[in-house]
Amino acid sequence: MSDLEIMQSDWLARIDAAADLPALETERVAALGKQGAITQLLKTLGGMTPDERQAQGPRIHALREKVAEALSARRAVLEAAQLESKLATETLDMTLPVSTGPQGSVHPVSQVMDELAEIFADLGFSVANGPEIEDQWYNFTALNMPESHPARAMHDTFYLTAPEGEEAKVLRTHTSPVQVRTMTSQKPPIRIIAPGRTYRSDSDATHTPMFHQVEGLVIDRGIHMGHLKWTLETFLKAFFERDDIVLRLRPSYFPFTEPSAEVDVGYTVQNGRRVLGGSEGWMELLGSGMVHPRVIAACGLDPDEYQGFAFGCGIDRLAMLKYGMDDLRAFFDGDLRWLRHYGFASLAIPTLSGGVGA
Ligand code: 2NL
Repeated sequence: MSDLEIMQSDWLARIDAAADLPALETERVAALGKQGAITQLLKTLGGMTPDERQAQGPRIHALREKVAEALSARRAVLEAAQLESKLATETLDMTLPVSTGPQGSVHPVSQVMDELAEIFADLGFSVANGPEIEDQWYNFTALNMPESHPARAMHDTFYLTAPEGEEAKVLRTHTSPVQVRTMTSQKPPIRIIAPGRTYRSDSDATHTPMFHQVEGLVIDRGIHMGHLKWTLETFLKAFFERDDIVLRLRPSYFPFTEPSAEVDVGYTVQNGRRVLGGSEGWMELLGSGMVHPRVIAACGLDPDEYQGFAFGCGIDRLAMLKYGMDDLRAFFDGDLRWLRHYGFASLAIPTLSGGVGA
């Protein structure tokens, strides 16, 4: 075998032995790179006599050609192998079971909101929503709480920074502005509940700066407090799934209702726990009253023609009472163990039947 033939079989063996693409690249540089052995060999042609060049030239070029062919053939093989192994490791086994990791569930507040919507739907109410960032007019002024009114200070309001020359907006302190928006945009008869987030700068064991409230509003001709009491009684019996719910209305004061009444619900003590129903004791649950004529007028309706009742209560409190939870702060911790402890199973479907249907 000539030197060139030995060199060729040597290079072809090395190329065949390259185990991966980086190793093959090393061989390519060693053979055909600027300083590569075959490149150097080609350079020797310049120093040969014309006869030598005529004899050696084609042989060296043929060697270079063979080595280049071997390199690209090996490259194709290695690239295909690399793709194969990538496809193999990225395979998804569609027959594997789905993850059984932690799973969430419906939050008691959402559950109660759904129950409220269902119970009141049966009574002819629809659900109204509105913005959480509110104009002071909707949150206060229209509700018979002018700027000078002490109740404005009592609400521990969060005020937002306003652009120069504009009135500051507020985080709504109750859901009443939703009802004001409904009254200013719809004609009576109006029957709505407005559930949602509300905000007050207040934080301790029984208060969180964000809490959930539901308010109800009925506006029509000839509405009186009898309608209010029947509606609340029917709602509470359905919600707590008991027929022996007893209400007690106590005179109270809210700027937006006249007269106003606080609503207590009777309870009995069973195994040391207070259970709603009966009348061994009373707990305060709702605020209510006949919509103040000034509120009706502020919303563009004639108070001599239209009357209404309204009520409000905390949804978090309703949930605590119904599901026996005693720490308000746990509501906003997002702890799945807490949900499971109180029987909120993962993927529980909020039945709307809690009250009415049962
Ligand atoms: C409470 C008391 C109440 C209302 C809310 C209301 C709304 C309009 C007009 C008149 Cl638009 N009243 N809402 C009335 C009485 C009481 O809530 O203790 N909430 C937690």
